[in-house]
Amino acid sequence: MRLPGFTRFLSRSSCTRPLHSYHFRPLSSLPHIYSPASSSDTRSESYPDFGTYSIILPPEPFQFGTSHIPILPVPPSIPHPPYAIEKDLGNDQGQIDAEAEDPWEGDGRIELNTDEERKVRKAARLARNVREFACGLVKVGVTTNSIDSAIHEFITAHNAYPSPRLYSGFPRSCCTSVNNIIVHGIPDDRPLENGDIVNIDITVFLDGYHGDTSRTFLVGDVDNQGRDLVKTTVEALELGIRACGPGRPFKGIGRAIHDLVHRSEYSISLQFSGHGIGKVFHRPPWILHHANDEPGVMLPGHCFTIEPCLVQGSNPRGWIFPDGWTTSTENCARSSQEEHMVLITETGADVLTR
Ligand SMILES: [Co+2]
Repeated sequence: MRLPGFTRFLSRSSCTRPLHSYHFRPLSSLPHIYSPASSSDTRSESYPDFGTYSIILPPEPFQFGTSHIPILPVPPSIPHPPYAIEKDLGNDQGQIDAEAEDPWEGDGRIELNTDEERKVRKAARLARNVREFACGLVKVGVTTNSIDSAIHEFITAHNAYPSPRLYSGFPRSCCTSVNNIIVHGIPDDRPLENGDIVNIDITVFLDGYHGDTSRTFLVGDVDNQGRDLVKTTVEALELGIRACGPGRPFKGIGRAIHDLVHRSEYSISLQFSGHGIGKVFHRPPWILHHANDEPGVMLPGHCFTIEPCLVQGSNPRGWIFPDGWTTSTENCARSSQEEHMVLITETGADVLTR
């Protein structure tokens, strides 16, 4: 139940076609199945109106895995995280167990007031800067592949490694998740369309530490439903952040987000959690975004992400495309996500990717 930010399952084959997109007909405009027998007939409730947007579906015929996707080069002079080293040397994308390749130990707390704190803050700041750079790239007609390439260049130009690249075999340097994609969309040749929402999830590995952040961007004119979804997701993240501080329970984050979302027309994905971060990309503490009763208290030095995914309607379940990564909502409702990195200090909580 507590999946880290990246799921682990991959199979490989080849395919060259970009994702198709289809126009989404608002469900409320479809003929209703039920004719109300009387005004008190509860079956007459209308279908939820998720708005108008393109649905992202896997290309057909289905082909499995990601081995057809070329990996962009990273100069060997840039320090690589452990999971990427062998693959670059041996040109082998076949290693898929990220946890084994990026093992964690200890309680994961950063030593405050040391070089370690300085480095983790620096990595987070770079991730923030990449996110701001990405913001300027999002335009109608631009492919997510070209955004990925530009982000890759930006990160390597700052002597950092794009952490998603080769993590569990992931083939690109960031994740781009459009409309009904919850997380882990693989950048491709589909041009962004007017009305899309796209999450760009960026992680960098700089001087031995990872920095991780994501934001959902609006492409052109997004309908009211899409805008409100993104706005509520930003609020959810902010409420989660406000629940942070030394001595406060981790479960307070999920409680705060739940209290907002359960009053809305959205639901919270249970399949993806925030995570501890530092020398390792994903590690405990796992941060749950829904109401939960997990034990654990935040202590000075704890460094973790909060990254809620909100989904339109009441079904937050996702299913994974044949590429092994792209996770869509089950009913193609839209999803949005926002992510910050938080460091617990002696006196409060610093958002490192602000
Ligand atoms: Co993350």
